[in-house]
Amino acid sequence: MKMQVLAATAALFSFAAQAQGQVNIICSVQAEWCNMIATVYARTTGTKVNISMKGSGEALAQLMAEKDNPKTDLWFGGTGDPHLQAAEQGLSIEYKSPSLAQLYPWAQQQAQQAGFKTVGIYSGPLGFGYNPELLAKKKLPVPRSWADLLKPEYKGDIQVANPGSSGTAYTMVATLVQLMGEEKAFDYLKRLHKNISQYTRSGTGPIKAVARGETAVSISFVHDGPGEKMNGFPVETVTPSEGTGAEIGSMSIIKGARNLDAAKKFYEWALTPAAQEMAAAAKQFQLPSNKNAKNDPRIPDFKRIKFINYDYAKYGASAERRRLIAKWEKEVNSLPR
Ligand code: S7P
Repeated sequence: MKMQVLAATAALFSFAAQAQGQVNIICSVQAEWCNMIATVYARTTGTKVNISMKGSGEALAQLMAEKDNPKTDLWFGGTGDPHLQAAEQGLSIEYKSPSLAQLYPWAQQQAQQAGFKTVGIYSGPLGFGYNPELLAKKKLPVPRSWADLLKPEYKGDIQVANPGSSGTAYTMVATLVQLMGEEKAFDYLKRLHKNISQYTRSGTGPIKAVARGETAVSISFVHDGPGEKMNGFPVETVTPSEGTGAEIGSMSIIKGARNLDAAKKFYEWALTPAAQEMAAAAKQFQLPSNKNAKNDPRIPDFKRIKFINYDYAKYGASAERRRLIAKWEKEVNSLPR
């Protein structure tokens, strides 16, 4: 009898999935958030959600590779620069959501400058993560500025991602170029290189390494700190005193999407306050783009952070992004440490 009930329930679920179709999503936020949106959306709509998790840089590389035969319907999250590059390269389609007016100006601006081929879904500041226990053990002070990171006492104790594969690390390069001017920024990056123990593939790797005591300091989005702390790890964050940049985490519908209607429905859902509030429930603390979403108190207080006036259009342009990454590879990453 029990088996029959299970079979009937399974049949019902598979009917719902067939009836409501499916949507193939590349998800560039952390696994907890990706899994939560997939589960909740599937349960509430009956749509099958196929999630593939990839950092922003890797997601863009995959979308470029599958351009002529897209397997992805929608790209959820990840830093905004590669979404702008995808828009410019014709990898995403124009879509104007009726909910646009509910979004903060920075999220609407992200959409406008891409011809509505992407939209901002969250924002978060770049800064440093640090392990206070490890710093105390090593008798190292908390780094509070970009300048501090160059001090010889941090040699081998700093991790950041590789800008070639990571949107987070590209945000760092673009931030420094805007803050210091290109020549000084590359001079800075060469000196910083001497203190870096490892360039990771993904932008979220370094703060996890900080949390687990594998490195003392990371260059990371500061909203990735509170989740690690909630999981019981000793990790704090700080933003550099000279000023910093912020990402506009974005979402795009892919050109040639096989499940276009399902992608549009998911897109609309993802812009609702209820869907955006799910980030905090999944221990992710980016600032939601919908003005009506409730803000968790652990979300970084933007008013207390010194921001540069980040030029998203310039630094999201394909040619500029490719140029800066190639320059970093040639002039910085090739140097001995
Ligand atoms: O969810 C955390 C987060 O920091 O990860 C996203 C991004 O995919 C990081 O990708 P990279 O590996 O390419 O750096 C950010 O958009 C997001 O805030």
